[in-house]
Amino acid sequence: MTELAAVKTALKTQAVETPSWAYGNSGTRFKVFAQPGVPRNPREKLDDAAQVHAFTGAAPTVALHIPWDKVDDYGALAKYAQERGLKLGAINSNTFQDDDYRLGSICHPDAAVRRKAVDHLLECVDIMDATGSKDLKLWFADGTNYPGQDDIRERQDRLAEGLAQVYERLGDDQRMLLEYKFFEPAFYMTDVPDWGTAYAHCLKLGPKAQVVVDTGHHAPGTNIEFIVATLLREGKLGAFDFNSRFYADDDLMVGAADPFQLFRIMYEVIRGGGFTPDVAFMLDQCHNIEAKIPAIIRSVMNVQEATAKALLVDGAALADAQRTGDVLAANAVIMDAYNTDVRPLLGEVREELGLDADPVSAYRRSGWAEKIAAERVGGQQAGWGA
Ligand code: AOS
Ligand code: ZN
Ligand code: ZN
Repeated sequence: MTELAAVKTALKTQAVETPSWAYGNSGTRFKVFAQPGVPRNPREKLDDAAQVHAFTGAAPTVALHIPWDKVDDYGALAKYAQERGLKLGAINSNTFQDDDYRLGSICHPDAAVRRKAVDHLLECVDIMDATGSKDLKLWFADGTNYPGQDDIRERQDRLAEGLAQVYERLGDDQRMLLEYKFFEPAFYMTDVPDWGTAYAHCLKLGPKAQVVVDTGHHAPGTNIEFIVATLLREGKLGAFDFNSRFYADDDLMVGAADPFQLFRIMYEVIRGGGFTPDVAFMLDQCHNIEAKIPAIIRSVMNVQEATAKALLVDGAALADAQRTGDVLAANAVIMDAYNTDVRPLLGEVREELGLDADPVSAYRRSGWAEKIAAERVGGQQAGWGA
């Protein structure tokens, strides 16, 4: 098989999971700008997600968020998704919006609040059983705003105790994906602030506990691809929450702020053997001012472009240059791949899949945006930040 044929074959296997909350209205603490046609319930979110998959051919699963996507019958919702060529993906817990969680959830000093948080996580595993989801995604907003507010060590003990109870509940083919974030909404200390803390807890819990790397969750200048390479080497990279940032956890379209960083991340994924279904490529984004569905389509395309470039790295030439210490030749191998325009290649891949070479233009011509704006009047669901 030629190199390009192998690259095309690999690209046809790639799947990017879209988040239900990206389809809903969202904003910052300053304002949520409602958009016409936005979904009013989880089924309409799946209708929109089906459009992303129909035009990209690379977004077959949708992450749910509980309670934002709470329904009476999760089995029926899974069937609804299946009828649209989709599968329900990761179940995202929410221990950050109840008033009880003001001082934390699973790390809270009050055992009754910790119990409530763990019960919510166990409910999410029940939902996984109903939807057939394999992944429970855990992001804790837990932390403190002032030195002395609570004891750092005791909060780690509470976290470990709560996670162990949930880990015990997981089925043989289910995973717990623990996400870290260096700040926000806590401003002095976050209980899972970095990859090391997430890794340490996952190591203690066992093989079904893995780390989520959210690309917006690092201090500026962090070498994220180093974290990716290290977690892969330790067998503890479970998923990405892909997005883009200029300053903090901006949740912008992945690849829009720093496509070179996304390429370097994808290179380390491929180099480390992580280009497999064991590493979930999820989006975790909010489209506060731009049209949501085309923004999600563009995000999927950005992940595909970074992946295509990373697949084009000449591994043999790179290894030679590295072995001989030829710095400029080694860097040139990386830059040659990054500077390759892979849009024609991806256009061919899409056409070979029976899709339009340009998913965004094809979506714009489809009339879906006009259709949902006319039909979905009133009752729009609040999403992230609303
Ligand atoms: C919050 O900043 C985190 O990125 C979460 O991963 C994400 O927003 C959450 O999973 C949605 O509930
Ligand atoms: Zn995230
Ligand atoms: Zn985030």
